[in-house]
Amino acid sequence: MSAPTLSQYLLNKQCHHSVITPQLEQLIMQVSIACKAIGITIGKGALAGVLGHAGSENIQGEEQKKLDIITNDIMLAATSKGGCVAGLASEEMEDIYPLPEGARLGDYLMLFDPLDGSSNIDVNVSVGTIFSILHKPEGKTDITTEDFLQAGTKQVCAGYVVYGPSTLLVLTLGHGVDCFTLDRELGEFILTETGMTIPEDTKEFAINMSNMRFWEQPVLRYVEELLAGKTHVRGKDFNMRWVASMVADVHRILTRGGVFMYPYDVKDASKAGKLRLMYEANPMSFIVEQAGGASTTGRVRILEIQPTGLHQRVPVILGSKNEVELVTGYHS
Ligand code: AHM
Ligand code: MG
Repeated sequence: MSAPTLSQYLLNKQCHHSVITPQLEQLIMQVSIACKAIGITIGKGALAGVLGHAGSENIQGEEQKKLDIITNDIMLAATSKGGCVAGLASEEMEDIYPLPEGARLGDYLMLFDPLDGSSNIDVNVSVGTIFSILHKPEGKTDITTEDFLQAGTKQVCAGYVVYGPSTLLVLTLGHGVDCFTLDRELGEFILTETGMTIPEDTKEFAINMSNMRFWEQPVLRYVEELLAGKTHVRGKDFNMRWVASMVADVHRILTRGGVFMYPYDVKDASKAGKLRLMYEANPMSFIVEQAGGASTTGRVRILEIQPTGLHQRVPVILGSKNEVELVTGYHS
């Protein structure tokens, strides 16, 4: 075996980048083990009786799937007692998660979406896990929600796992983006791509068109120009893809370019967008920027937003730089 395993890769990185402490390395390994367990659980599907609704709602009033709860528990079990985190927060929990009695306080805070795109689970389409790792404020022992409300630029690590035809882990530690493929026989994530780069230009976009009548003028104008294609101002035809699993849509963009939008809309005035800043938009924006792409709300760079709540929603426009800049420009 010539390509390094995740653990070999992290050890090697520790030698070259002081940002990777032994605790951070351990935490990433704990997350990767949780994701292997999540992949196995998802893979059993109906055989394990895990499909369908749990009969409960999360804090955002969204119906929880059984697997939303199961995968959240897997991630908590893998990371809360490992001595690397001082606190955890998730899409599936209203408040931050208190560490179990006796657990050693680590140096990091982690936010995650254990099963992103879970509406796709019952139809057997790719889903994912997203995570964002921050430093615990120096000297702090009594962790509160406010400690988590750090701008995305403060992330020390972000990643996602996509459970598709193969299981992939995509990771950034602030020095580019690398991709690992799960070798199912070995049970190890193996480095399969380094320095992932998003092409600056693209002929592909991703948006849920059914929300069109609720969009603001700048996004409407942009998408209308894409649809008009070759004969209009853009002078080229565009293709459209929408998996409705952010992890799968972002992974496609990391692989072959594209622009992903879940923009501001007026469908529900109480929500500034659909996607959540802390465990969806921020980690994905960190990854996309590290791969040479861009990410904004249409008005501001996502990574610079000062968060106001754990479950805060933001509009998201990310991917190929020139397209993100064009549509962001239409907002000004
Ligand atoms: P979830 O975290 O509850 O699964 O919701 C987030 C998902 C994203 O993965 C995806 O981009 C979006 O919701 C799809 O939304 P829609 O069903 O409106 O197209
Ligand atoms: Mg999600």
